[in-house]
Amino acid sequence: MRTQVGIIGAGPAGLLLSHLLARRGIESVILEARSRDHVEARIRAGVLEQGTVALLEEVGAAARLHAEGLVHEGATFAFAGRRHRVDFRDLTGKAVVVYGQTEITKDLIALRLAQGLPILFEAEGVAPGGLADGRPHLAFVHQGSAQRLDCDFIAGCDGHHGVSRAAIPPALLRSYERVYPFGWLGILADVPPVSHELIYARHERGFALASMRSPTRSRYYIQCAPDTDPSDWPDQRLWDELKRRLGPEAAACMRTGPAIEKSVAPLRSFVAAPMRHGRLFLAGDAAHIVPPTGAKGLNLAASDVHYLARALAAFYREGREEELDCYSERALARVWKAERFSWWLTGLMHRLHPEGSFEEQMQLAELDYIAGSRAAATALAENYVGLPF
Ligand code: RFL
Ligand code: PHB
Repeated sequence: MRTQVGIIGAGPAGLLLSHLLARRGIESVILEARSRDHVEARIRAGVLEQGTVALLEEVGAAARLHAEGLVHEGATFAFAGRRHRVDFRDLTGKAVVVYGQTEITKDLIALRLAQGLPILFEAEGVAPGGLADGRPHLAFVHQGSAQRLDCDFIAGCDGHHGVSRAAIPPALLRSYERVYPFGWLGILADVPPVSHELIYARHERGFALASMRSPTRSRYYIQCAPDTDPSDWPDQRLWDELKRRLGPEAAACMRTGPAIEKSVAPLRSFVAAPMRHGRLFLAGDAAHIVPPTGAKGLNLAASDVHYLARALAAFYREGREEELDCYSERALARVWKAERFSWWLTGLMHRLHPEGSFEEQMQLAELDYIAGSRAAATALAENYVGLPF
């Protein structure tokens, strides 16, 4: 097989890239390790920046998002028995859209298959090669037979545990990492959300988040020890803990019900640089991870592939390599700011230090500052809704 861009991974980064390239007349083939059902069922992110929505519109995959997505013009920050709403629209003129990553993935896969364009699910042992001699290819096994995809470029969109980043010689890659001493225990349930907007709560017992997927489906998280076993948290124990941390006002109107999904995710910050090795380009979680507090992971995957698609289009249209040469620098400039925001909001909202410590007072003082200062609230809001591409 031969194509122009070989894409590893059918997550949001790989799928969106394939559509952005197709719009520009560039061919690609996606190789995905897992089955379509598995990819479409993974419960992950839920908050989209306007820039991400615009990219989904550009590729013609936003019809259901506009019909079913929930526009959020603000979010509430709860701390020390207080609640403060940050009004994104008023402070920045922008809003975010709550629409599950699972739904985006389904929409992007359905559109690609409807266009008759290739996604090879259950591609085993995908191995990038030819990177040193400038003749990139991907070796893999599909439906029992060994295959080889020759391409001009490889896009590594295979997430944090993929093979792309590992194909770059370690001496040429620098990585930066922060592992947090806690995780998030998440629950998904078919009950109406406790509030029409998200609530981020800082509490002595630990962080809690009230989110949603639709007017009838709620998503909640609590800060937990990283080695927490979800089976130690029967539904009732988790609902009780959420009520404590989100406060009496939320507890009074919180609807509870059986969990559809319950899982623990570790929190980590990670960046690998550069995001390029010869004709291999990394995008999304393959290159960087953010803790979910800022809701940035999926949005960064989208901005990366926006830059990459533009750079590949400049190459194919005009034979210009300059944009490919600055892809890593351009993408990382935005990545680092989202890393900073996610790290900062994580530190502000989680229980990290003993009760009564100096650091706890610093968290509370900063939250009080955000509640009282338009400048401080604007700094939070403009990062949350997404910095410009
Ligand atoms: P993805 O979504 O991980 O997709 C990568 C795809 O590559 C496939 N793959 C391979 N394919 C072929 N050969 C190989 N060797 C392969 N290795 C892997 C995988 O099967 C997969 O289909 O990365 P992408 O596209 O960069 O998208 C990034 C986002 O998914 C990610 O940033 C967010 O979901 C992060 N994230 C969250 N972000 C939020 O903003 N809010 C959240 O609540 C939130 N929850 C989460 C998350 C990420 C999680 N991960 C990665 C474990 C919860 C979890 C559990
Ligand atoms: C979610 O709904 O899954 C979600 C929302 C906001 C976050 C993280 C996760 O910051």
